[in-house]
Amino acid sequence: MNPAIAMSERSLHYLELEEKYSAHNYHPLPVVLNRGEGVYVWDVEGKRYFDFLSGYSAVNQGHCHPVILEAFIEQARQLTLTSRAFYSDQLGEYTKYITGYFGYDRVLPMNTGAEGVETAVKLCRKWAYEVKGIEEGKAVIIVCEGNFHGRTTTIISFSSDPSARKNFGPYTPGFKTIPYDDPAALAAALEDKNVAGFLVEPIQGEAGVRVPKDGYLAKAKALCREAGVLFIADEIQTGLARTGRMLACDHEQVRPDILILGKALSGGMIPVSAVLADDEIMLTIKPGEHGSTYGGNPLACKVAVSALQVLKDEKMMENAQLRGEQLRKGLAGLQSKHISLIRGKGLLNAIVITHPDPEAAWELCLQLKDNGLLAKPTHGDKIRFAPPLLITEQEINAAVDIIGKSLEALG
Ligand code: IF1
Repeated sequence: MNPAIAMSERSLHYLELEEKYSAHNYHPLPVVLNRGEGVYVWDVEGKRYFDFLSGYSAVNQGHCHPVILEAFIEQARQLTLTSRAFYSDQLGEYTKYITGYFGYDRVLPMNTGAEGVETAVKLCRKWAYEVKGIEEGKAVIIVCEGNFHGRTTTIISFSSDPSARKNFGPYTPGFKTIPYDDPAALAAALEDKNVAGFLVEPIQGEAGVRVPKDGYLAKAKALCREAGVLFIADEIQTGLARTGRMLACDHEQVRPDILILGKALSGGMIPVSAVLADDEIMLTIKPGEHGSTYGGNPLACKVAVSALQVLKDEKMMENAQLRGEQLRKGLAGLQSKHISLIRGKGLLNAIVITHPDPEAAWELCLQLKDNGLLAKPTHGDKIRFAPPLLITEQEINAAVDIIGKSLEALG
């Protein structure tokens, strides 16, 4: 079935433009959006949808949040970019605010998530040679099977997803892959004295919202501490209230040595990422050794402060926790024969679809779209449900009804 057939001419026009002129590095759901507000987005025909993807957790605060938008507009009128050749009146305020917010000595501001991860890798290596005393060029960073940390050549070098890697080599050395959620494998890998860091997602996003067993993060952190190895948390997707805590690591009272944030740090306005660490690590990077033209720009700084403040002011952690429980309960209550697994924490959730048709998850997403809810399948059989964190009790009920109705249509 060609879903485009069901589209209006207006939608088809935009879809065809992308098909013709954009690189084909994505396979989007056939819906063309032009407006967003809170938990809703609208297509060019004016049809409204629940957004259950939230820009892959970049819009935790909801689309076009009025407070963040105000900060954005105000700063955009004033000053947007200085480069780091000069000081600005925003960067200092932002660095004070975010380090206080998360309890670290210092922050290094970047833009995309992948740049944040690259920064953490470079920091970890520099610390390994200049503080830990590993022989230059020998540092190893342990990573997990099924990871997703971004798309740069170094990051895809340690991906276990063939489609992320194939024909993009040669690959960056210095990474060792171990199974996720396996403390024994970590303990064994840590016996290598050249290990400098352990890079981990507290919940694996791309792997279909893989939640590790309770205690895994605390155990992993303790093993790293004993071995004198940096525990590096990629909280780009799991952080900023998404899982019902400010950080997913907070569920186990784990404080990462290096913390990477991105996505919702700007509430979906512009790319803003950040790497946080204490002096011993952060001060190994000296002037001229790392940076980015846009990193720490005044617009990003102003927007990030606002995006972080909104999370606290509107109690989004608490809401994510409560509405997440309600959502998983609601999905279980549907008792659909097509759902074989419901998993997640807070409002980072996924279902696994079982159906004789291997395209069933994609078909279900098309049904969901027709019924007014947007979600995207991953790895063929999993669908992520991650709405903005200000979703209400009534809205969760309405969404569960839509999901139930769409599952029935699967037959
Ligand atoms: C795409 C997934 C989500 C991330 C973690 C770093 C990055 C990401 C834990 C890089 C980015 C994205 C990017 C998006 C799809 C997506 C994704 F399905 F691939 F896994 F969110 F679930 N660390 N995640 O999740 O951040 O450089 O993109 O800002 O289209 O590739 P980025």
